[in-house]
Amino acid sequence: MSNHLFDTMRAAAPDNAPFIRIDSTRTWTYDDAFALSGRIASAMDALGIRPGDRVAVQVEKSAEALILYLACLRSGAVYLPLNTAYTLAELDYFIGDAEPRLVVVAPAAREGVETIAKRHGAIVETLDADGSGSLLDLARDEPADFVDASRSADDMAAILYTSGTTGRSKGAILTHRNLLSNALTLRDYWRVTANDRLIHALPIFHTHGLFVATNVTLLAGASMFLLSKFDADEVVSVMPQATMLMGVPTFYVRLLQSPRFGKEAAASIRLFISGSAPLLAETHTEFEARTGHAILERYGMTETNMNTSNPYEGKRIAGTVGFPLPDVTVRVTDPATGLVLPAEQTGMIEIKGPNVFKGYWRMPEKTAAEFTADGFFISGDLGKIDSDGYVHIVGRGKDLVISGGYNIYPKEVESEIDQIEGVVESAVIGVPHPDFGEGVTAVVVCKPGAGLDEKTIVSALQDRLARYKQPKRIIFAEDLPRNTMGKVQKNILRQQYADLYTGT
Ligand code: MLC
Ligand code: AMP
Repeated sequence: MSNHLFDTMRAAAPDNAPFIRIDSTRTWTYDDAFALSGRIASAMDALGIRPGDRVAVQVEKSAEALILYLACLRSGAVYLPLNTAYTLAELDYFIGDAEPRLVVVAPAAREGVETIAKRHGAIVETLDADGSGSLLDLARDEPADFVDASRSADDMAAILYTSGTTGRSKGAILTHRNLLSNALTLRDYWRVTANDRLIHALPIFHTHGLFVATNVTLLAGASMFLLSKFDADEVVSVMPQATMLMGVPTFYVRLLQSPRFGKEAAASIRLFISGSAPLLAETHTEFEARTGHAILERYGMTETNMNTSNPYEGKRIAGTVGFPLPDVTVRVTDPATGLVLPAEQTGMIEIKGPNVFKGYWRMPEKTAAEFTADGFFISGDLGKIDSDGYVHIVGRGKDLVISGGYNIYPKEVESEIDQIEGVVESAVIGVPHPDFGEGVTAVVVCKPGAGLDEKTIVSALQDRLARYKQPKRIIFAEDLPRNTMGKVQKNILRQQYADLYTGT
């Protein structure tokens, strides 16, 4: 029996080596982590979790939470991580759609989630940020030796929800092959070895913190400083003991604001990596001037894992996302005709390779619509490949805002705003924000005398949308600009409010 992804992780783990460093007194070795993952897998088996069952997890970041991911791989369950910011209303949709057998949440959330879970036939266990909770209570007396479920390359390993430009979120199915092939490629491309110590300050419910940071660490037999969240001071403090940092652009913007951060703090670091959102060329330049390090920018998606990366040894060019990774084919096509475009011409970025997901959970039509006849995934990103082979992302063909590395689909926010009594219509846009890259902004048209203000709108959204999706500012307008087809011209609104947060 073999377990495609976990067998390789186990084989890569050095004996008696550190895996997760919590602080100077607490470290989880690979042996510790594997033993606990065996116990949790045994406990899940006793709960009736079988290969292919979904396990939805909405918990704070902790070593135990990462180990639960390993337990799911070992038991053949499909790991389904959920953003801790999601409200109960949002959770209801995910649980209803994915039909997990087990939902793991913080003890404080149990009561609320249990009502939803029961309705969808799921059981609920808990896991707190300090590692306590009913799941670990169950695991404590279980054997650490667990016979791993047999999983082939094509079996599902995880489902990650990604919002849709139309309608509700879609669950992207990632197989064992998708995750293993991409993490091995990145490990080799970025020269990650057992000597590396990664600063892990990203959330663990998205591709970046879960698959890129964690799987690469595991497959290199390296270790990581597991920080509960990004805090510039804490990152600067731990930096002298580390060799790598992976982050979204906001991490680098905030590090540059810290007077404690500079060449000296970064002396032991061999690689700074950025992704999930565009890194401004000026951040790249300022960072290099301050530290002597050229940030390595790469490009990925939930559906595809990582697609391109600036080189480890060659020139890392600001404003580009580098070359297609080995095994990954990237092409640019004319969105109107689908024909492949030559170098330097801008069009739709399309991707093919072992990294590309299997499809959307129970949405065959949506899956089919996002692939070309010859099997390329249509990314929705607009870009070009220059004559030196570097990929540039120049815009988005999809109506999407990326704020601090989180995706927000305007349609979802607009439908919530439009339901508020007194609102006629709304348009949600992203405009430059000095900290988050883009700031979610709503332009709202109200009925005369509706008596709505910024506060009433935000409070109406409170229980409906995760905090990061809520507009940072709401602007009231008489009407929305439309083209002759009646479509709202968001480009005009983006221009009009371009200086809203930057004040330039
Ligand atoms: C938090 N807030 C955000 C936000 N994060 N608002 C907009 N955008 C965000 N990203 C809210 C908070 O709830 C808070 O609300 C207020 O904004 C200020 O919070 P903060 O304390 O400044 O935020 P912080 O907790 O420091 O978080 C910011 C952050 C975090 C950038 C560190 O968002 C983060 O870790 N982002 C990483 C996202 C990520 O991992 N993306 C990868 C996706 S995978 P208030 O008003 O209540 O105080 C992917 C594929 C790929 O894209 O290529 O990698
Ligand atoms: P997600 O659906 O959260 O996985 O977000 C994927 C999207 O993030 C991509 O389609 C891009 O639009 C964007 N993205 C990821 N990395 C980069 C990058 N380095 N530069 C620009 N955009 C990026």
